Amino acid sequence: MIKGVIFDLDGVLVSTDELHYKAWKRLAKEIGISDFKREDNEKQRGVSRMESLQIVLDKGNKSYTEEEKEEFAERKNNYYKEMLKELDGSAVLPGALETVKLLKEKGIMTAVGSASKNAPDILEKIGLLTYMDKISSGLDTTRSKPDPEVFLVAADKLGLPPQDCLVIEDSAAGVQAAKAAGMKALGVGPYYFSLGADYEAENLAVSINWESILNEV
Ligand code: B16
Ligand code: MG
Repeated sequence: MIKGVIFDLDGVLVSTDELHYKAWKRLAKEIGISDFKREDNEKQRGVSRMESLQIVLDKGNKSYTEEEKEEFAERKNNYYKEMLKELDGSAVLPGALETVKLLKEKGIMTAVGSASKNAPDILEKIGLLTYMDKISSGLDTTRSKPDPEVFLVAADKLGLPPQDCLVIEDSAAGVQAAKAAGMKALGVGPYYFSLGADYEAENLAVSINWESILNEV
């Protein structure tokens, strides 16, 4: 029986893709990479900050020191954080708040499992922080999805064994991470049908048979 649901953040509860894209695009331009496109940004879904930077740098042909890379990542994060100031409840994805409320009414514990180091700040801004029992983010982990670390930390914080947790994800790496953690996964978002998840829904606003998902053993 499922006792806890762990939500991925970007692409499940909120969409910050466009803000990440604009911030990376600005950095790319500054360092002489003019062809960083939206499809490159798609590859950054659920990927850590430093791995996302590498996707940008792979578009160019220069090599950089670790120090320079750290500076690039920090500069991008500052641009991103500047844009996050405008973020509010209107950025919550359709059905997300209703789903969190419904699960809490059913006595299910809730957590966030996100690669983002900005996760607590984003949750606060969109008004979802108070609905989450625990947060596991890039601040708690060193390994990126598909490594299960972020979800295992979330289950541990909830005080639940992995098999009692369900993960909701929008990325293939995230679904793999859930499986590696020994958890079931519900895939959502534009690629929900191709993530390899145990359950699939286009988004959290469509009708989902929670009774059967939560009670399946
Ligand atoms: P930050 P998720 C991920 O969030 C984003 O999808 C990904 O694009 C980003 O690079 C990553 O967080 C790290 O974010 O730079 O804010 O630490 O999908 O795991 O919630
Ligand atoms: Mg995601």
